[in-house]
Amino acid sequence: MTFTPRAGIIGTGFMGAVHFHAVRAAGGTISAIAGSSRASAEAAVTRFGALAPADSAESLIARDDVDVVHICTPNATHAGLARLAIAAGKAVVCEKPLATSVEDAKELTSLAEQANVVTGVPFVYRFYPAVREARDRILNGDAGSLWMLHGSYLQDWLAGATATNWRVDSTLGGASRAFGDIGVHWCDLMEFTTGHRITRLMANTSRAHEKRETHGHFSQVSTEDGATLIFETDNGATGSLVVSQVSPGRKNRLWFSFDGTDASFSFNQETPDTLHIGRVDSTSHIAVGPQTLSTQGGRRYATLPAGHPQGYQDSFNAFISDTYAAVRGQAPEGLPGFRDGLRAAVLTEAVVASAARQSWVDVPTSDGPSEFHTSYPAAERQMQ
Ligand code: SOE
Repeated sequence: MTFTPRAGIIGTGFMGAVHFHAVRAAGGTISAIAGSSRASAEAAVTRFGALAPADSAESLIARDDVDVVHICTPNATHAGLARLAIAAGKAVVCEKPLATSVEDAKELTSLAEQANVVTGVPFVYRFYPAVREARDRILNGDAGSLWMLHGSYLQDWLAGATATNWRVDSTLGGASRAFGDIGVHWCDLMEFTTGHRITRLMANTSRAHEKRETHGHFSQVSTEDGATLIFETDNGATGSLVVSQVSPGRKNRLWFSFDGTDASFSFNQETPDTLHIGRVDSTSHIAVGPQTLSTQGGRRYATLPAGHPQGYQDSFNAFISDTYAAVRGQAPEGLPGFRDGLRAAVLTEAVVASAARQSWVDVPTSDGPSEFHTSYPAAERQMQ
């Protein structure tokens, strides 16, 4: 009889619902749900069909019928809850960002590795079949020498000055909002798909709205609505990224083009059932399906015939299914865990540091120090 991990979900908002559906799709059961109150947990049990409401996150983590703790709460609470779950010997799926500082992300990564617990951080765009196909082909050399890695991640859910969310408040969401929330997805996807690692970057952050309305009055905002980056990688490529949560009409438009000397590979998360491959003498738009993809990675995640688009929840389901396979002792390729959450924290801190200093910043490896040094001495920078 195959062991089926039992989930406990902390958080009853949008992401809590996404995790719930993904656990069910993976054949898992949800033993308990915890919310901001007992009442919200009870409402979630009714809404989702979980087995029981928990009185608190802490009591959920302690339950004997919970093998995997899913943390779907505001960012500033992630580290404390993850520490408790690791100490209880539970597998942990923690919403990104893993933590709001490199120090906390480093500590959680080493605690989880010492405790030998399975971890997951939902960089779920890795699980689109088109992305896995592009990755396998790129790593097979089909692009030639990758030299230009560029793209954007645009949303509009915070376009209005009256739109707000706990992420806007740096004490709840962390110092960086747009990059820390969605820019990290793009960077994770770029490094995962190409095998390149960002070694230094220059970032600028900005706001469309200096003030946003919260509780009936407008107040100054400290987190960014958007970020623009240029970067260099360890394999000699250069790149650029535009991140915005105030781009009207763009709902969840993560887009990349990874350009090599022989071919470019392009993907748009809003039309994820097509992979674009460009060559000088031809351009192909592959309709994603097990019959049309040619690589092991692509076919593994293409579960529906071409013309039956798989979407965001399907990718999330695949991420949870692979995480639960890891809990059962398997080792699925490309599963994003706490070390990838640490990488995201390092990149986020580099973006914040670079924007503050208006200078290039070296990006250390995932275990890198929390203090960054600029690449140019101050005098040289003034000539820029
Ligand atoms: C909001 O920006 C959000 O839900 C992110 O937090 C998710 O990580 C992203 O996948 C979709 O947009």
